[in-house]
Amino acid sequence: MAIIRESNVTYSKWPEFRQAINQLVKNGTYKNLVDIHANMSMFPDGLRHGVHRMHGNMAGIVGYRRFLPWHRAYLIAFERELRNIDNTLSIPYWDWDADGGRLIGISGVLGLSSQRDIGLLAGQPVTVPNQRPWFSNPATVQMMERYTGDYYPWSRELEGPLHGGGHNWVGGDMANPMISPNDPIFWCHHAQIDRIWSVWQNNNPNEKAYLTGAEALLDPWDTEYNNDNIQDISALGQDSYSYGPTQPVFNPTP
Ligand SMILES: [Cu+2]
Repeated sequence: MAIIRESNVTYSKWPEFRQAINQLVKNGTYKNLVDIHANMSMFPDGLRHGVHRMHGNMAGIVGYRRFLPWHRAYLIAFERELRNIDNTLSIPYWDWDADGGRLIGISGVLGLSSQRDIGLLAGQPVTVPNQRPWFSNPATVQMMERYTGDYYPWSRELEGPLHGGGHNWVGGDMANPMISPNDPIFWCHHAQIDRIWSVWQNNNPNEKAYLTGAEALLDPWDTEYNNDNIQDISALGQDSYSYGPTQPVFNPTP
């Protein structure tokens, strides 16, 4: 069955998704997946870069380049576990601007995380110091999708305000790169990032991360995935998937 990743706003399998998360938490699979992300070690400069070098803010240029392909493989690893339990499941993507911060479907799904410290809904003004406003808007997302040009500055931009902004807006474990996947919204957030990448890829068919040698291997799945063969989401065999349409933008009543 073809895998379609739907908007969280229209996803019809939330109860089953929730149950699958519970099961993965109970049998230890969920923790094993989180541990892959948390697999950091100390480098000679005293900083923690992460063994897998999949974030720019920790691993520099290589990290910025690996960010998207590495997380694509990571999402697939998680989606496989979901589908081992129920093969009608897929990862709903967090349709930021249609959701507007309501966390439709996922508000009560915490996985290994104990709490969130979420910011304001879209359209809500900051009234108290340190309140975090909603992080996304349709114009920025559209600009990212339509941008044509080099992969590197574009990916770097995506990793920053939108990706990082979402992590921080959710708060709790999501704001801690060591354990952010404890919170299942991690997968939905990254599926949205991955969806934006796939739209951008259609607009930039000849552009991809310039990675060679070991840098191009997406460990620990490097016997299956590398920077080349993970580019086309429709050509991943059993793991192939596509994205369902985004939904109308949430307009909060003032
Ligand atoms: Cu992330």
